[in-house]
Amino acid sequence: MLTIDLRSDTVTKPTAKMREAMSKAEVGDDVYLEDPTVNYLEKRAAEIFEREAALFVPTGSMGNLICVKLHTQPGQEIIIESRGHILNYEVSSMSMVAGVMPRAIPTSNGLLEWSQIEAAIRPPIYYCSQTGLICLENTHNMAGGAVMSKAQTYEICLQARERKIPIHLDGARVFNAATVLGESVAELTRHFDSVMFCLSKGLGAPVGSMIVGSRTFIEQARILRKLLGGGMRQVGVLAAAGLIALEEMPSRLGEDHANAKLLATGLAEIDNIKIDPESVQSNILVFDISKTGQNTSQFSSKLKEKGVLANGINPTQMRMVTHYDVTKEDCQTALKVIKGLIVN
Ligand code: TLP
Repeated sequence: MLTIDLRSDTVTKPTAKMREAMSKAEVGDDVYLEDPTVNYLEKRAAEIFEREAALFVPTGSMGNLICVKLHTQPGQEIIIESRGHILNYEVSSMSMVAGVMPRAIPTSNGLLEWSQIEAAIRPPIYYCSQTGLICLENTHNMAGGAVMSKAQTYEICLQARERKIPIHLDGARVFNAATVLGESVAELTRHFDSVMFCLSKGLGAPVGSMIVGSRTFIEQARILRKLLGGGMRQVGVLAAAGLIALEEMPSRLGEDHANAKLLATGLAEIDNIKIDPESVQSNILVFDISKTGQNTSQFSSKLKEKGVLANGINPTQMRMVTHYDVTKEDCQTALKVIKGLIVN
């Protein structure tokens, strides 16, 4: 039975080369800092992002949480776009573990502007919770993979620095953003105090994310990773796949973006589906199906019967994500399936 899995780029399976590297990886106890493959992955991530240091973490969620906790004091607020991953899909860890509150700002396209952030910074009044951190997300997952430009990013980072408010990037898909913009990830993320990026999404590693930042920040992050139960042992087997993800996979992300555009263009031609293909820049598309008379769970179930997997993000909007396990032909087939469902 045909399966085209467009639920997420997290579903990618390790490539043959990754599996081979995993089987041959040199390992040691990473809690003793003795895993040579992890040490090398951390060194390479720091070099690629032009930062002092990097830390391998099991998940993007843990990476974000470590950064949020390190930058803030309990009782503070973090400014974040309303649909941000840290706010909506990380089990409220910012509140449970870091003790901070979100100051959520809604936007039409997922991309915060400095004027909106500035207006949300709390005044220095003793009974007001204070702004402890600004979090951006690039690409922005739930805003259809929207990409924030370098100019907009720099403006926000430099203004934040002037206000002495730290700024963190949830860069789970920052390599996708850099591909769209034709920038290096180092250039695009230069002015953030910390960056988390995922090896396990479009880059295809089975597990793993990284935090990059200053040496002192990463030393503190290592302590917090242990506190959260994320001190791993012979984890070079995973870092070996991560190294291939980091070195070899970014250059192919453009294919995923082209496939997402193809899907979006095809969807826009189907009656009762609403999407602006122009807005699809990276590997994620979000489209509205409210006019089809079905909700997203009904729509997902029907798609699944035909071998196409995709999830709703709310009752009216579906999300599809392209990745290296989905070909151009798969996208064309998925479009035919969707057309069939809408017509019948
Ligand atoms: N995103 C997942 C789901 O949790 C929604 C997905 O399928 O896209 N930041 C961003 C922007 C993310 O999209 C994700 C995962 C994370 C952080 C968390 O990464 P993990 O899953 O490794 O904890």
